[in-house]
Amino acid sequence: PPAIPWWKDAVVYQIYPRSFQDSNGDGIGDLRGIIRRLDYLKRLGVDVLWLSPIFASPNDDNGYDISDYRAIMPEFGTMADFEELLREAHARGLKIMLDLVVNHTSDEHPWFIESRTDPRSARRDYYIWKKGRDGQPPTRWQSFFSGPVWEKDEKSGEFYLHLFSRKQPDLNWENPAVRREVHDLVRFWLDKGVDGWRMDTINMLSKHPDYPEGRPIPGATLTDGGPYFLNGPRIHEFIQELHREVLAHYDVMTVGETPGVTPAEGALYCGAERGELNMIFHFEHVFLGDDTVEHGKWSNPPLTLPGIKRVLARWQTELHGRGWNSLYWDNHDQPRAVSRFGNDREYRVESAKMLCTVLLFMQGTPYIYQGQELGMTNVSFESIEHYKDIETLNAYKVLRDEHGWDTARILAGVYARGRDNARTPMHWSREKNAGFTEGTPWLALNPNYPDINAEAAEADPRSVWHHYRDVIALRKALPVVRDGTFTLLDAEHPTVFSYIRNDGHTRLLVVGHFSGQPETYRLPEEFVGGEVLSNNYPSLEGTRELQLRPYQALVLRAR
Ligand code: TEU
Ligand code: CA
Repeated sequence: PPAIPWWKDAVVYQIYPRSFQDSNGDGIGDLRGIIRRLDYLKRLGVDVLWLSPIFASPNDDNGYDISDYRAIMPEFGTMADFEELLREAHARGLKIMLDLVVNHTSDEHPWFIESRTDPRSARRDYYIWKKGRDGQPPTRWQSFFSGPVWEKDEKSGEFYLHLFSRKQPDLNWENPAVRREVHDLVRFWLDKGVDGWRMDTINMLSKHPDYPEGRPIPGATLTDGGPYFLNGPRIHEFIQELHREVLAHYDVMTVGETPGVTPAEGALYCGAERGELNMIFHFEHVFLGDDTVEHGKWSNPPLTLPGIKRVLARWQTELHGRGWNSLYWDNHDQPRAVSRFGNDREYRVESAKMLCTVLLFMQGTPYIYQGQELGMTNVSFESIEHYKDIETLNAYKVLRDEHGWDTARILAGVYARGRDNARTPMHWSREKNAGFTEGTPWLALNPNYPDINAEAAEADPRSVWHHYRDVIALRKALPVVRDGTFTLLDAEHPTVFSYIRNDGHTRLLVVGHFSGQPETYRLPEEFVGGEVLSNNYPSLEGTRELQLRPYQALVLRAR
């Protein structure tokens, strides 16, 4: 049988460098700070470190607006620091995955400066410029960061496209010169020994050539252009070309960030024979219901467990044998999972552990976001002035000025779903600023760091941290987790998420209880008298029904 690729057995840890560890007292995390924490990550048992963008950037979108793809962001350090980080990681058997942001650049990238300055320049067509009609932009599409996606350039009277902030102009992937530039920069870092790429908004590269008007958005005057920039007509051609020209020549792990894909479309990006990517991130579970309410996530529609189970089960079954899943609850764009899907008050530790167990025994490569292993929670800063994320700040202005939301209503949405929830500095200890910095942190810390921090967690065998370490080790010891089928049980049960993994030799039952109330759960026959693998339940001797404690999770092996 073909060798099993290493990334199917890997566990990835996502670092948001700005908030991970500061080493020079400027209040901003940096590469030398990451070097200091490599042993901590090794002890946790992860294999790959995904670094959110470390390239030169004006930080309009904290590094997702790149002004030089071959230079390290000065606040993060130097190229020598990066090469030392790579060496030190490899010396510990850790791999490094970088974040490729090539749907757009910063407007301060020399390419865009030339493109905007001179309409006749060779670089004009590196970006997407349109005349519009009667002074109006070509479409009324809405940006992900509020407002229109077309920015008028007075000098030429033309508009340029930016799906995100106006300082993030979209690259024109129809232009072969742009595609060659990307091939070259991807090769540059792979030749340095980088082991993987997370590919930002990778399914947005191909836009519909006619730029049709988008579809209506409830409660908004702008439209949703998604059908015309997501999974566009040439997207697979572009990614297959990148694979053929560059990726196929390296032992490299790739994961595509692909919002708005169905499992069937997802298989086209990550099917083994597709010659594209190894796996993708979908967003169906974390954006569930947002498209049914006005102002999307800021209205924070309630989630139901059956809704989440249906989505995750569908991705498990439809990609089995057709592609490969990534498994996540948290990242730098999402609120903290223990606050959103668990209970970050009286059952913070139990529910954080339960979310770990339920996630890590599914099929796919798990992604753990910095602080998730501690059960770090959302934050509620008392005023909008404490927030930094451009998505939040732009939405605040639009919701207040165009939709009359009062501050309390906006802050409720920011507390529940704002991206800064995940970007408050990492909690290392109970010292000042949680040991993150000797200086003034670029973003205020969550005040609960004296109780929730890595030092305390490592010292407490019953901590979330030890649970992650144990579960990572357990999943690696059970080939059925990588290879087995997934069968969801009790799809409509309102508080229990239970599923079976089966590879013909081993059958596992995973049970997660999403409630603060105790619950009796009937065991499927084959698990009566089975073995408890998750060391947190008395033996099953003769038990036919589990007595689940609040937010308890179990892994059982059939007899
Ligand atoms: O996010 C792409 C994306 O789909 C965004 O809509 C994101 O999911 C949303 O902001 C969450 O509310 C990627 C990066 O992960 C994000 O940090 C960047 O801001 C964005 O691309 C632009 O590069
Ligand atoms: Ca620093």
